[in-house]
Parts: sequence; C-alpha cells; structure tokens
Amino acid sequence: MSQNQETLSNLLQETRRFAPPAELAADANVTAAAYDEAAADRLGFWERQADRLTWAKRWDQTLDWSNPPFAKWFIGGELNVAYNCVDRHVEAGRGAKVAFHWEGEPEGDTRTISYAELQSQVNKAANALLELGVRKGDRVAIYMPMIPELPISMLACARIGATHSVVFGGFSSEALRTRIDDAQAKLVITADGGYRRGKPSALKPTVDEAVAQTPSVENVLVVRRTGQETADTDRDVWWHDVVDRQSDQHTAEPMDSEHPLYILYTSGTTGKPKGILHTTGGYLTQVAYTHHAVFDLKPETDVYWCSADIGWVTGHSYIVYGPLANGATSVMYEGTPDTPHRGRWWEIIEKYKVSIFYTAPTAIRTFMKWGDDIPAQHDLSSLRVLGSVGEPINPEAYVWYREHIGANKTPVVDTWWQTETGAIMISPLPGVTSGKPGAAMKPLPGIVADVVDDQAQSVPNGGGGFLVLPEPWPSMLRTIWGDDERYVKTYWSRFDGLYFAGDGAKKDDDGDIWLLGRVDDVMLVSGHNISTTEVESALVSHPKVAESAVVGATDPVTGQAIVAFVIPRGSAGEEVEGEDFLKELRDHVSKTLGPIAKPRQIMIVPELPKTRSGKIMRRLLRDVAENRSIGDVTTLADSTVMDLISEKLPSAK
Ligand code: 6R9
Repeated sequence: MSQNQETLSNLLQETRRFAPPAELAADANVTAAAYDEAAADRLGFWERQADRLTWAKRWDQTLDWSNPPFAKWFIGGELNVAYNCVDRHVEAGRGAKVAFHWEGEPEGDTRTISYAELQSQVNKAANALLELGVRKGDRVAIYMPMIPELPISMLACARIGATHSVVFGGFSSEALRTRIDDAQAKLVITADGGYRRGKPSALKPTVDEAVAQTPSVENVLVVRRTGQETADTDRDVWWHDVVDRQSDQHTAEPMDSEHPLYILYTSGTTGKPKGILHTTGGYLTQVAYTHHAVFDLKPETDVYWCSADIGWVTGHSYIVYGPLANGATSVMYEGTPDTPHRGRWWEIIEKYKVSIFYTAPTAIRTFMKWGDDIPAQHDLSSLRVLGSVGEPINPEAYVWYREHIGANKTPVVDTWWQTETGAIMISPLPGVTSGKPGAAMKPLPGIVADVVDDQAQSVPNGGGGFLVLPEPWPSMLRTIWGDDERYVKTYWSRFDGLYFAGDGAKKDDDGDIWLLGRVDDVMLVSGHNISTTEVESALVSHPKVAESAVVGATDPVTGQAIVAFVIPRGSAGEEVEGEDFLKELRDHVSKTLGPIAKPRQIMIVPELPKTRSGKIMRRLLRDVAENRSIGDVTTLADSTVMDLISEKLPSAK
C-alpha cells in the first residue's frame, strides 16, 4: 500500500444477515458471555482453556512477555501432546470411539481407526523412531500423502519430543531439500506414493533426489501405499519392517510447555521459506479451545470433516491436533474432490453423516462452477455447522455454501488465521453471531485484534487499513526457526509493538472486521486504495460468474488499472465469450462498487493459478496483465494452468 494513503477504500455494501439457528444457540458450547469473561481477565480465561488439557505438571506462570516479541505461555508446565490427543481418551474408556474414518481415493479403500488403535499405532511408531536413533529435540521431515500414517507419524514425533516438519506431498525435491536442510532433519518419513486423480502418484523418487544432497538425513522411513517400484538405498527402511514389529507400549514423556512441537514452512513473497515454529502447551490449548468454540463440537455425536491437506497449517491444527485433543470423530480423505466424479465430497458427507464441515473458498467456488445439481443429488441433512478458511470468502460464495450445502439453515463460520497464528483468531461463533456474508466478524474471546492506519492509529468504524494483533496469544509462532532477527523484522517492525499480519481489513459500521486480502495485492487506482477482494466479490455476485481474480496493472492515466480474470459458472451457457458479456460484467462492478472499481479489462479464463492450499497467485496474473514473461510457477498446484490462461490471451478484451 502506498505511503501517502492512510486507509483502504470501503466499497462493498452487504446487508444480508443470518442469525444462528435457535436450537444451536440454545445448546451452544460457547455463548456471548465468553467475550465478557475473557475481557475481564484475559489470562485467567486462557488458564481455564488450558485446563481442557491434561498436564503432568501445572504451570507456575501463565504468560511471560518480558522480552517481546518472544512469548512464553504456561511457563513451568509439562504435558505430552500425544498423550492429550490419544491416551487420555482411551484411559477415560473411550478407546472404541472412532478417531478417523479414513477414505482413500480409490472407492472402497477405507480404514476405521479407533482411539485405542491410534494409541497402539502411535506407540509402535514412537518405538520405531527411537530404534532409528531419533531423540527428543531432533527434527523429522514428513513428506506423505493423506494416509493415516501421516497423523500417526506426527503424533509419534510429539510423543518422543522430536520436532516434525511436514512438507506438502506435492512440493518439488528442491523445495523438500531446502526445508530438510534448514531444519537439519535426521529422518524423513514418506511413502512410495499416494493416489491423486485416479492414479498412483510417486513420492519416493522426489525424496531420493532431495536426500542425495542433505547429509543430516540418516534414514528414510517408507510406507508402502501404492506398491510402486522404488529405489532401495542403505538409508531406506520400510515402515512395515520396522514399525509393525515394535511393542505397542510406550510411556509418553511430559515435555516442557515451550518444547518445540513443529516447524511448518511458509513461502512468503520473497526470500527463502520461513520455518514457523510452534511449541507445546499454548498451541494445544488454543487449537483445542477454538475447535470446541468455533465448530461447537459435541464429541459424542458430531462427525467432523476438514477437507484440507495436512501439509497446510489447517490440517495440522484442525485435522490432527485440535480435533484429537477434543476426542472428536473425524473423516480424513486422501484424494481430489472430482475423483471418480464431482460428487465425491457430498457422497462422503452422506456416507459418514458428517455434521461439521470445514473447507476453503476456492473449493466452494469450484463447486459453484460445477453446478448446483451435483450437491443436490446427495443427502446433506446431517450438516449443522460449515466453516471456511484460507482466503476472504466472497459474499456470494458464502450464500451459495449456506444454501446448497447447508440447506439454508447452517451457520457459516469464516475463520481468519495464519500459519503464524497457529489457530483461529477472528471468526463468528455459530451459536452467538448473526453472520454477515464475507465478514470474519470479531476476534475470538481471549484474542485482541485491530485495524490501524499508516500511523498505527486504530481506524474508526467504517474505515479500512492494516490488520494487527496487539496482544500475544497462546498459539502464536515463537520465532522463525534459526532466525530470531527475521522473526522480529518480518512481523513486529512495521508497527511498533504490534504484530502485523500482512492483511488489509476494514471495520464496518458495527465495528465488525472484513478481511480484504494481502496488502501487497491492494491496487492504487486514481489515488484510491482498492482491495482485490472487493472487486472479486462484486464479480462473483454476478449470476454467471463462479470465480474471479483481480490485479492492478500499470496504467498511464490512473496509475494502476483493474484487470480481472473470470471463470464463468457451469450453467452460464455460451454467451459468456462475447463482448456484450464483458460489458455486462464491467457495468455490474460499476453498479455494485462504484465507477472507480470498474475493470479496464476482463479476460475469460478456464482456470486460475493457485497454490496448493488454494490461494490465488495474483503475482502471476500481474505478469499476464502487464505483458511480462511469467515468473516462478513452482508453488502452483497445477503448473499447466498458466499455459491454459496464456492460450486464451489472444481473445482477451
Ligand atoms: C490458515 C491459513 C494465511 C493467509 C492470511 C490471509 C489468508 C486465511 C482467511 C484469510 C481472509 C479468511 N486467510 N483465512 N483471509 N479470510 N478467513 O490460511 O494459513 O496458509 O498461512 O495463510 O491466508 O491472507 O494472512 P496460511
């Protein structure tokens, strides 16, 4: 955002409201009183949430903020994460309860894993890690498909105090190598391959290439999943050889509350990936509390499904640690939403009677594109809470999700957070909040957030600016692995004493928070700061548009001009190619947001470039809009997408 501009323009008006269903509100885990309780005594509030966990030794001090921005939570306390996620449920007589209904991509390939079975698997894996020489404090890289051995490996690490670093199963060998190297991992856990789009997709060759150049790695532990041929070096050991023969008994050792639980790398816009470090007590407290509060989880009756990949922070916190700490029954799915057909997800919801579903706007917009008739063929009546994460949810996508997936009755919780925050920070509460489509609403009880201008002054209601977090929170990152200085510089130096998240936001007239995308993406058009999110949402509110991405391109007259890329809805028909349609869209944006936001140019495209967690890579689209050659595409989920878009360019208007 430019230095002389203090606020983001606040263009979008949205008046629809959705009150919580009366039944849900009457029986909600968390009521409005929690906000007052936390405001009256914030640290006391977090102590009560820490009591959801089982501590081997109670903490002496709740928060140490004497050396900001380096926080410590629950100092002196000791606990074991795996014990909290697994053993204590078995000890409480809930061993037979299902932890995971696992659904492989090939139909019929399923596994049901109870808490007792999870305990025995985690113990065996922990014993195997010890046999392979892994000790407390060592780092273990995990590069796996979405199979049960992935959470089992993470929990086995946590059990013995090894710090895991999960790397997305789709990343290149170079990306894997730099992450292994940065953390100096001693062991890599992987599989021969996984199933993706109906075919086995190899992983092991990528690992072989990476570890050829990473001397820190002593062994590679390989799960047999697809049966693909793999090279077998001295370093390699098969999971079925080493893990299966171990004892299923292992006593979890309590760890210090600040013991490093995991590192997760985020790419950031420049430079080498940042190893975000999360620790033990504060992290588990906040993921458990938020999973209980935001999804209203009733562990005895709910079936919960988060469709994310575990290689993303959403999977760490809301497939593995939060749900298991709460003793939830979850669904875990290996594959893509369109294999073998575009109704696969809805079939899974119907099969397991999923009651809480958590996914990303990118998926929702894809389903909008595919058409309403696909979810309509399935019984989705078990659903009672729907969640969204990863990007701002366009109001129209929110309304579609609520109507076509949630039968027009389920609350939609739009949850804002980051790898760095570890857990949900800003979100509606399903039994309390009257939802506004497109708004993340308020910081959760115990969390403080604000929107400030250039001078770090809180903006008034109706204003826009930078989203900041003024107070430390239990699951906050502790540092960037091995680089304290970069941690301070990246997150705490833009505004003195405030964590700056990198996102633009606005407060509406009620003081509720709307996220407006990364500030790097904000456009400056004729002196107005306009958020890409608002223009995209205006486009998506046109009945023939499923998805759009908007960028600012250099313009001799206006400084930057708005260029939009649009994917039409499946039902839109043939007329979406013509000049009339493009004019209709430009006029629609002008009418919705004002003439200042009217795109100079709109291109109809079949796909948009996205990262593996579904975020649109606007940087690449800026290259297209400014007629440059296209930059680094290695973190794209599908690297052929840019070719598809370029092919369409001659017809661009
Ligand atoms: C959990 C996760 C973090 C960035 C974040 C923001 C965007 C995530 C959002 C959202 C608007 C939401 N983001 N959730 N923006 N509304 N509900 O996504 O972590 O991959 O680290 O990305 O994602 O821009 O700063 P991560």
